[in-house]
Amino acid sequence: MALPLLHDYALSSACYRVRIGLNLKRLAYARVTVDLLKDEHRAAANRAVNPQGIVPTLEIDGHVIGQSLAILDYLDARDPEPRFVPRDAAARARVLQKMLAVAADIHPVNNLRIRRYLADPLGQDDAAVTEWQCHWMCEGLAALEAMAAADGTAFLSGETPGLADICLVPQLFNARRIELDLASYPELCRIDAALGTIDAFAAAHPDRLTSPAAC
Ligand SMILES: N[C@@H](CCC(=O)N[C@@H](CS)C(=O)NCC(=O)O)C(=O)O
Repeated sequence: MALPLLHDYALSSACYRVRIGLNLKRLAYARVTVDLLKDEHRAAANRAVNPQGIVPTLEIDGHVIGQSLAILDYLDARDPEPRFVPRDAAARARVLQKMLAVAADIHPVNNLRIRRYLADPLGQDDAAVTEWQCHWMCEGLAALEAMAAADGTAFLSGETPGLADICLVPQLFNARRIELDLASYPELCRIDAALGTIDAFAAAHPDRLTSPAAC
């Protein structure tokens, strides 16, 4: 049986989520690089697997799946342990609430295509685009910090790492890339540090990728 194939870009946080998920499920996988800086995501080859012209895409079990959260949902349904979301309805809703705070509210407005559009045609300079990113990240992370502090659990998803954690780590990686001061988010930093000691998370870090995708 062929290994799952991830259409991946090392620095993409949506791809980073999928790498963590594959590692947590202990699924070996192959990677093909889609270089966003060379606009390879917009080319016909990537659109053939991902009509949105974005990454990630996972080829697995004869299926071609786009959208990181759809991929993670597939992996969780395919191999239920370790679970990405709890069974209990209330706990599940809380994990999804935190996950969506990142994946639906912080990440989309800071994406490459959004930043490019702010620059051209909207004419914003680099400083303004960075200010945009910092604003939306700070607002979103402050809300997430409040949720984490209120819950006081070992991880963002509860006492074991789950879907909210899978989204948190790449988002904080993004925040550090733009040198955002994370001192106001001590709970998130504590959780992030704990997650960094777990192999499945550590091995998915962009710096750990040894193929040409690491850039
Ligand atoms: N909601 C999508 C977001 C995917 C996405 O936006 N990927 C980014 C990289 S993190 C991308 O391909 N960006 C290309 C662009 O914005 O032009 C998912 O979770 O998979």
